[in-house]
Amino acid sequence: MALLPILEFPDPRLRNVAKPVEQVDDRIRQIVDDMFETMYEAPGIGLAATQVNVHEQIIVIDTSEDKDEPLVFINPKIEILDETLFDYEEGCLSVPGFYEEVTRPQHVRVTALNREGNSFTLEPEGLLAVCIQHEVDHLKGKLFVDYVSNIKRQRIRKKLEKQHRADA
Ligand code: QAP
Ligand code: CO
Repeated sequence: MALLPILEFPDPRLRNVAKPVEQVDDRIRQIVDDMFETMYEAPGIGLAATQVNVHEQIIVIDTSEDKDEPLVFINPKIEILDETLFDYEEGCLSVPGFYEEVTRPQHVRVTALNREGNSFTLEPEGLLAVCIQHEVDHLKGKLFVDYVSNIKRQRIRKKLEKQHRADA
């Protein structure tokens, strides 16, 4: 197991589009395990491989209170099940310290491969539905700050750039 460094906005590598996983093998399971360790340590409720500079379609999520319901989504596909929208104040481990309201469909169907490479389907609502959509966006190079106004996104970018200069 290993903790992986998390890329932070506006790192251009967060804009890469992830490739599908061709075979769920031990190499992929190692990435999954390292992603869980990194997410739980942060702590966070979701992490996409893009955020740890791995450009393959892998997501880990655990929205449970007791952090004992790990979910793995490899090559996820999302369908919107109902047009009802849901507002949620989202954050992101790649945009630390910033939270903004984002509006998304509240009920989706997700089909993906699990850690064993077997296909499964979930139809989540509420926070899990939001989290899956947020993480699938990462695999496409999209961030939650892309849904807020240019002025807000620019303000966040400037503050993080300043922070990164201070850290260096
Ligand atoms: C994505 O985000 C998400 O700013 C997962 O300083 C978030 O785990 C989906 C985190 C909300 C839906 C709703 C953020 C940790 C964790 C921070 C996270 C921070 C420390 C974010
Ligand atoms: Co995120």
